[in-house]
Amino acid sequence: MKEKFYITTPIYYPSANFHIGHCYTTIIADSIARYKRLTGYDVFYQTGTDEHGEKIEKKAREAGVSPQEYVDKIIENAKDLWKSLNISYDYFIRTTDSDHVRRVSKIFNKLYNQGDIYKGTYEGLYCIPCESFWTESQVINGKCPDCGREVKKVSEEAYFFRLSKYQERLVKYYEEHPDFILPISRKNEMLNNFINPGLEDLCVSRTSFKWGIPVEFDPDHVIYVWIDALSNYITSLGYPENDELMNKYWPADLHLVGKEIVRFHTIIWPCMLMALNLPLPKQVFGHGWLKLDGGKISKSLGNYKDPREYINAYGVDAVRYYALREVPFGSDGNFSEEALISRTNTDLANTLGNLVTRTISMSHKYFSGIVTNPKITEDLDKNLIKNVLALKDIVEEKMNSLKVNEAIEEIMEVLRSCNKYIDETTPWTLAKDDTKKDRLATILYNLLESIRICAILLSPFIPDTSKKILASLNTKETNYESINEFNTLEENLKLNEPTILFKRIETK
Ligand code: ME8
Repeated sequence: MKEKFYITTPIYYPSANFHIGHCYTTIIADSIARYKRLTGYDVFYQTGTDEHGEKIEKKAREAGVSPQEYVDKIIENAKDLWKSLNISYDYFIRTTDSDHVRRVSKIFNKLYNQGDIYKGTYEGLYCIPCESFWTESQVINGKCPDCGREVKKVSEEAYFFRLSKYQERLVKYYEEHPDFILPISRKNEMLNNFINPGLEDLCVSRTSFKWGIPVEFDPDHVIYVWIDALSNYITSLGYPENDELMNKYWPADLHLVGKEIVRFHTIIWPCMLMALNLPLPKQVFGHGWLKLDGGKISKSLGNYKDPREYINAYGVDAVRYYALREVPFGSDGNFSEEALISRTNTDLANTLGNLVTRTISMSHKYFSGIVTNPKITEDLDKNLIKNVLALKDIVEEKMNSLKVNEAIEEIMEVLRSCNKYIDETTPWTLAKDDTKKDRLATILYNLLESIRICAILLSPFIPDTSKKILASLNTKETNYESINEFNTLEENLKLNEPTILFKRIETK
């Protein structure tokens, strides 16, 4: 039986259409999911949308539509974006799905019935015009951080989750599972800033807005977003109504999130799961933020382009490649169209595209596109073959430690060495001498075989391009096991005509 791998992205707020920051997480998760599928796992890749809450209610009111109508439109757009980016999710959860709503209600009732949720009084600072609650540390000189007006101390009845009860067990879990939170700096942040000072019980209901899942036994209250949102990772698997998928996929192997929501995933979520007596996720990875031309990407400022504009201009794999390659995973990074163009030109058009086109064109020119097996092998060849064969394990090691950009760079390095191999062996010179025909065939074979192996290893990252390359090679040897050995390319294979994979993008 295949080993399982359950990977998730955050469920994004559909308060506005998604931007390149949302694409960033979703593309990385997609490439990990695809890599795991390629290497033989039974993968469940989930993404979705977090649709309730005051902000969405307000946005819908401003737009003069119902909250449901408002989110439906954005979700349609989001699904279309994921399709354009070749996102291979297995499940798209919406927190307005009736299954999710019913299951969250059951989770809330269960926690209440067992005493983990209780009724108390919420005290906070409220900005009446903005209809927003703030904490002491958020307000600026007694004023609302959003609009600058006076805030008022208010108290309202609310339900609370006993987070404090789970503090010790949580710390113990961190200690016993050193890889639970990555990068390690984020774990220290959680301990120093939130856990060690003492966890406070968490307010989990509101009466100030309506757009949410009502508390069944007290319908003036709606369930406040984090209980609703975090539960998505298990309600999608049927919890608490159905065990089949839960038994198969839970606990999650990887929750991939942006660094600002690590806290919710590594404190609130594990405590909720402990209360429900469920195993905890194996790993939460908090990646850095993508800035846009050095500044914050802001939904409220709307200072960003629709990501489809980049896809239409440069191609889906250029965008995927750039998102995966540019930023060391875990650090903050910058997105700029100039850097996207430059990456596409150097890595995709020059290194990869040229290599594939040159090699296939030469095979057509010198051997009418027919592949012949290698005969004359030299040290130069042995070196190339050694590097190509080592790639599988190197990529595996990098992917297992989520160093996606380094995994890709290793493949690029081998592709660069293939280009160098062409320059060193100068096939066009050999072609002039009939006695060197066998040597020429060997060189082309080695190149084609290297390209085949690299194309398979690139398939999680740039799936369309990988498919195009393998289609040009016309080979049936495309599965993961086939890259364990060199010399797998079929004898007398007839190559298809070369295609241009990436055109060099000219800048003004
Ligand atoms: O927080 N750089 O939703 P959200 C990198 N609904 N990643 C970015 C990014 C950027 N500039 N901007 C957004 C929520 N992201 C909650 C989550 S989960 C149970 C509930 C990505 O729409 C990144 O993954 O604000 C970040 O954590 C997420 O989008 C926030 O999305």
